[in-house]
Amino acid sequence: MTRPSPKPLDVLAQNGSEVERIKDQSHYLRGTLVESFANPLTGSISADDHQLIKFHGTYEQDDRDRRLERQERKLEPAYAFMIRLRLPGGDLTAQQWQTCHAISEQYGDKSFRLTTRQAIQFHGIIKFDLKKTIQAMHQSLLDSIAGCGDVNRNVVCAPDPALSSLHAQVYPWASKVSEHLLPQSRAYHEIWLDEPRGQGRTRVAGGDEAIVEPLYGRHYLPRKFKVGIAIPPHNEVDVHSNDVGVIAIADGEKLAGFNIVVGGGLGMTFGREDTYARLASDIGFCTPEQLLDTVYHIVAIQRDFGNRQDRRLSRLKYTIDQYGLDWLRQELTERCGFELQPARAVIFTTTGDRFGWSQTLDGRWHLGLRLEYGRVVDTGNQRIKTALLEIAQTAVCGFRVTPNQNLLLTGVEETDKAGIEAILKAHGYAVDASHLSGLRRNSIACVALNTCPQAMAEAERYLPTLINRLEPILDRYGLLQDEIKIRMTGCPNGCGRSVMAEIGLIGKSPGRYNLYLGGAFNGERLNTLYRENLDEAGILAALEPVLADYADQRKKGESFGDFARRREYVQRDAGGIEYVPTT
Ligand code: SRM
Ligand code: SF4
Repeated sequence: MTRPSPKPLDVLAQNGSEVERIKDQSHYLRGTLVESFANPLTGSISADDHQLIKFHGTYEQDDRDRRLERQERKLEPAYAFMIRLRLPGGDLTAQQWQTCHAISEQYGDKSFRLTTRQAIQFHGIIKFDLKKTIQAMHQSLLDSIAGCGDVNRNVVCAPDPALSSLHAQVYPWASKVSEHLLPQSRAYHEIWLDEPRGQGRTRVAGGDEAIVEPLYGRHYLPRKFKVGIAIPPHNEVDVHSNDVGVIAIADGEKLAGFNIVVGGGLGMTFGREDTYARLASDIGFCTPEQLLDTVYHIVAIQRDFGNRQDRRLSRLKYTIDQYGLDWLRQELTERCGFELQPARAVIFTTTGDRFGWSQTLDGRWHLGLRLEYGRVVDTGNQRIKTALLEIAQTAVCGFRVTPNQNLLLTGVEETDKAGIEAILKAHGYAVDASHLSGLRRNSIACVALNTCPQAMAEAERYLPTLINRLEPILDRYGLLQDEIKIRMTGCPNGCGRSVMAEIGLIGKSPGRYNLYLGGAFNGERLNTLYRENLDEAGILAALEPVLADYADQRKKGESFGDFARRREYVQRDAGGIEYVPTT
């Protein structure tokens, strides 16, 4: 294939999508956000600012449960904002956790949510409270810069320090990569934190792109960009779902370097055959000293070559499939000034979290807590939000979000364990998850309704009910404690990484889902479509015979996803791209 030459950015601005125009004219992410937020006549903001505010980690939404009622009363939609924190590796101090609690009470919808990328989201913040919320975050050294938008997003990293002696060497790389790829514009500081213009670390006026945004330039990236770091054999971050996956390689107890995989992305659009989920492909191995340059230049390549006309085809996966992996390797070598070594052999075993107490090498403990789809809220006798606040007030541990929407309490001294357990128990919460079915322990659901504008069906609010109906079936076939991964999303964007699940459910319309089977337990294979457009009865009827067969015919140690493919419930080539390691 002929090697393409970089496309000049000014041409892109003329021919690009509407979002390219908005970025171009935004003066490095400022737009008219100040004016929009000063307008007292509406709870909404201008159309251009609606796009731009994403770069500040915020989405404008409206309460979809109330749309009709508001329409009938001739009122504007119930607008509110969602803020997504930037939390590399999901880490927070106890004090920061208390701030999150307070923000959700004072400005949000009284809950907050741990996300599949180890971040925290607040929902339901009205326009006139947004600045106060960001200032409250800032007081606790929390920010939402690049939480969303066409930039590198929150960097995810293997969360569990007890699972690998490498963890302490690898974990700090999440923050290093995040900082290295952070936008440099001071727009966030000026608009939300009242930093006077021109006082930030970069110039704000004039057009010297190289100074204002050395990596991103005036047009930022063609689309969102994601980096995840895994420590084999654990793959909680679903490393192959990222634009750049970074896989730690050990040399004894020492970190030798990282395998780099590129071009992962899970979003697809129903009715558009040219969109698809793709797992990242190996391109080689780099030393720790080479990691930041390697990731930086992959981002820069995507900046220069990514599709800026059609946002549905603009992720790195499409750039790679257009130009080829060899082209990417060559381009990267030229930009980095070094060549990646051949990728090292890697084995992954699971994408799941562990629950309960585990001891780390320094003799301290951490506690894995199962939270239902990351929602931090008190419900009935289960007052997890209050319990976690009380634990945070004792300041005996750190807080770490996992990529499965769960929580780790970290760095606990032996003497503090009983106190934490007592608080959880007093608020009706179990210390481990052994009372739950294996299916429930391994389930993920995206937010979907009532806040997500893209949702075609319920996910977070419905999956618990569906699992209630599936559990008697599992019980009937002796599978109640089997670890089976089920994930549900309200649309094919894949926020709950449903296309990687052993049982994937993707919303098509209210109450209807496509059912996918055959994803790998360790995150190394996509699932494939099994049945379309099922309601609840249809899902149960479709799954029961497969589960019964699994109970009867599985081989020793065979996961449900592997079984579904071996027994040809889904064909290997029935859809999706098979992960084929190049090593
Ligand atoms: Fe996502 C868009 C929620 C992880 C792929 N995602 C959205 C929006 C912002 C809807 C929108 O476009 O306005 C959702 C906000 C819902 C709400 O009300 O809060 C949303 N995504 C989420 C979260 C909160 C799901 C969750 O339940 O935890 C996750 C937040 C991650 C974070 O903290 O940064 C979340 N989203 C993901 C993942 C999983 C991952 O990254 O590991 C994916 C699949 C991986 C990928 O990127 O390919 C994902 N979200 C998308 C897409 C499809 C992108 C694509 O390339 O096609 C969209 C739609 C878009 O970008 O246009 C999307
Ligand atoms: Fe919304 Fe779809 Fe993402 Fe679910 S998968 S949060 S419905 S965009």
